[in-house]
Amino acid sequence: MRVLTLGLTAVLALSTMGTSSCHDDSTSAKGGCDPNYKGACLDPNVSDYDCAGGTGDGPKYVEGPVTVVGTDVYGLDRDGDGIACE
Ligand SMILES: [Ca+2]
Repeated sequence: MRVLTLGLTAVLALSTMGTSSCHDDSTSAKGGCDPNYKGACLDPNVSDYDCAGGTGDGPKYVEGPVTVVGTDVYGLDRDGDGIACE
């Protein structure tokens, strides 16, 4: 029982850490640009971005090339080389 309690405590601690680091990310992105992309300012509150001139349905479009420095949350880097909308 003690092991189970310790395990639960560890899981709780980890999830709390994950939540707080998430908050840190949004704080550092307070300037309004998505920290996952460099070279263009993508609004992290937008539901989806597509490459300007591409076949994406928006609602927002970004002119590339854009460097993916974090997670390619909008799926802009189709070939996965770290450069989106090239
Ligand atoms: Ca690419």
